[in-house]
Amino acid sequence: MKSLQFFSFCLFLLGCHCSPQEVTLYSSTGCTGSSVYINGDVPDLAAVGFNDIANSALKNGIWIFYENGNYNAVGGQTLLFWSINYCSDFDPEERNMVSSLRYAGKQDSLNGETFSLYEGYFFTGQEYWSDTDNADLGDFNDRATSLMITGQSPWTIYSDNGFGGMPLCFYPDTYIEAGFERIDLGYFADLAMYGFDKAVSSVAKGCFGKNIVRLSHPANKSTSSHAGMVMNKQ
Ligand SMILES: [Ca+2]
Ligand SMILES: [Ca+2]
Repeated sequence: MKSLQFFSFCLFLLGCHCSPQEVTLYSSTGCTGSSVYINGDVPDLAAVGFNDIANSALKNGIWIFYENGNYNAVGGQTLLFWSINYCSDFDPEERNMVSSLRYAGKQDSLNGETFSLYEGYFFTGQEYWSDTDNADLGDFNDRATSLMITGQSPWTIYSDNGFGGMPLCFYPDTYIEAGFERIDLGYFADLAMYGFDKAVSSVAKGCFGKNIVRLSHPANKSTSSHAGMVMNKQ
């Protein structure tokens, strides 16, 4: 029975080409030294014995690194990278700095269609995540100040719940490709730029209304399988 289950699992993997979001942090440059493997959100790297230790990282997916714990809830430098199985060193001033990190999108897929709203600018603080229409954001109503979308679908945010009020559509206009893998994303670090500071009340998958944001952000670090942005200290 067990071998049958294993066989089914392999078929599942072959069928979906799923590549999970994961990162291994290393204490030295060039992905050497001691390391810790991470495939989820970590609000406090001290909990895994790696606070202010990372000098390089082998990354797969969209990962956000924070200078301070709890995703820079109290401010600090934020690093956003999207990578396909790529090792890179943190810049010298970013070494021995990372205290928390998390991914954006779906854990088990590099290009799942999702949105994430963040309480703070630059994707900091609490996160509200979904892969479907949300007519009501519950206790996240009117709290978001930044937005990340992953996968190839556009998403529309609304100022009122029930998809009411002012709609604003965002496209994912940034991507990388390597082999069979691809990552699409759109990242909007300050919703106040679009008149949506602490105003988002519902979110729909797709592009609705006349107001559309299409941005192809220039990455300040880029290869065919890796790119990223350094966000300024708040
Ligand atoms: Ca730190
Ligand atoms: Ca609102």
